[in-house]
Amino acid sequence: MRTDIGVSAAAYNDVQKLESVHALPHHPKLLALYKTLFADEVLVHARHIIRMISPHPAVFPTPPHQDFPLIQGTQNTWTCWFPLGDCPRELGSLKVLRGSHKLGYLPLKPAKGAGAIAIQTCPWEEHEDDWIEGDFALGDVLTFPAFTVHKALPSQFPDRIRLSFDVRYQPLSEPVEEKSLLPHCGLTWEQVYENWHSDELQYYWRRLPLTYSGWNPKLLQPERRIC
Ligand SMILES: O=C(O)CCC(=O)C(=O)O
Ligand SMILES: [Fe+2]
Repeated sequence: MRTDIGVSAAAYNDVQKLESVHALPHHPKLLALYKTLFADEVLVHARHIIRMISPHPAVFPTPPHQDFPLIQGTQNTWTCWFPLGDCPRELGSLKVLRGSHKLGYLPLKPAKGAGAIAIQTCPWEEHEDDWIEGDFALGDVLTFPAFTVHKALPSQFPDRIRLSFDVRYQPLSEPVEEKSLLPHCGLTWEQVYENWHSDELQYYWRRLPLTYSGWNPKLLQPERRIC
């Protein structure tokens, strides 16, 4: 069981090999959204995370975190989170901390749940409680920039799986960190592509004029308590 994705590695790899999983993030409506937002051509990160969050006791709701230390590259990378199917908040949808995109990088502490990091917050910090949450219907997406603090609600259902995607988009002219172009599983791209019918989306980023930024491990290091 991989607690960050909710199922076994074997089940996860099967899902990662689906052509439809890798085609959906290139939907014209999503590309048009980010093209408008960035006023630039769009780079879709190739690394999509598919969550199959089960009510298994070893699976913890995703703790409050910023994506920037986990993804790096340009600070103008946006996350697009969407459930596959209706996802009322009782099924453990994602919520965001109002205004947190303006806070910049926040110090971390280790945590249980996806990403294994949480931001440190102090009890007297006013913004800590101002969360925005909602019920998602099929087709809804939640999108936010790299410093937005977000976390998952706990699932209230003992027998349902919350199925969702985390996809990332950035302006094409800004640097990308190379892991964003690797599969999010133990497979190589060759293995992911094994049963695909079309090669149109295979290695699509290799045909793009990309610039790269390095990985800074310090961004993921927990800091001593700030309060
Ligand atoms: O779906 C989750 O529980 C976590 C999603 C997330 O952190 C993200 O999309 O960046
Ligand atoms: Fe995240």
